[in-house]
Amino acid sequence: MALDTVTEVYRIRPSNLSCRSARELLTITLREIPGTEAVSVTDDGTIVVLGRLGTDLRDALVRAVVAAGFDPGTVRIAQVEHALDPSSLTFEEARGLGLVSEPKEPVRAEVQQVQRVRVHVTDGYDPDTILVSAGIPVEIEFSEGHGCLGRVLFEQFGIDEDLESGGATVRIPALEPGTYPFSCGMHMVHGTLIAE
Ligand SMILES: [Cu+2]
Repeated sequence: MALDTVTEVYRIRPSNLSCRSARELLTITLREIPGTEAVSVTDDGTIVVLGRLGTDLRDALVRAVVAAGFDPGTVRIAQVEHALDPSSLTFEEARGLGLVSEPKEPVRAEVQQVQRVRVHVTDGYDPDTILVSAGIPVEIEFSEGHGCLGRVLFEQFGIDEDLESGGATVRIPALEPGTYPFSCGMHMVHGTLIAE
């Protein structure tokens, strides 16, 4: 909802606003009224209703307030205002009506370690044995490879990368200590990743 689709602001102050459940029931009823865009209750108990462009909700609002059990003699609905001027809404009202977003907590970026290594692909893998530390993710940058070496497989991780067009970076999650073989697409050329 944007302010340019809403022109009318109504403020309702029924008498016994201390009765929270009656006030909540009333806001539910008010939301059902055709032409109502949004309803909220401010901290001081004022019910704020935003009405759609060109609608006059005053009679419907009075009927709903009376039907909710409030004494009509104590009901006061503020004069229609023009909300196209956003200054007619307080910040609290605008926030309650969903017209401004809640301030968000800043988030600090996580510092993540990664181990990077380059493998040159010629008629084999250079290096063909890669030593990494266990517990830290690994990125292996393979250079372009063709023919037999046009694909590289790390079958334990379900990795099958195409190296034919510019190579590829293989990303492997943090490993348990162990030996992890890799090979070309035909299992003819082999390499070994060792996590220590
Ligand atoms: Cu091959």
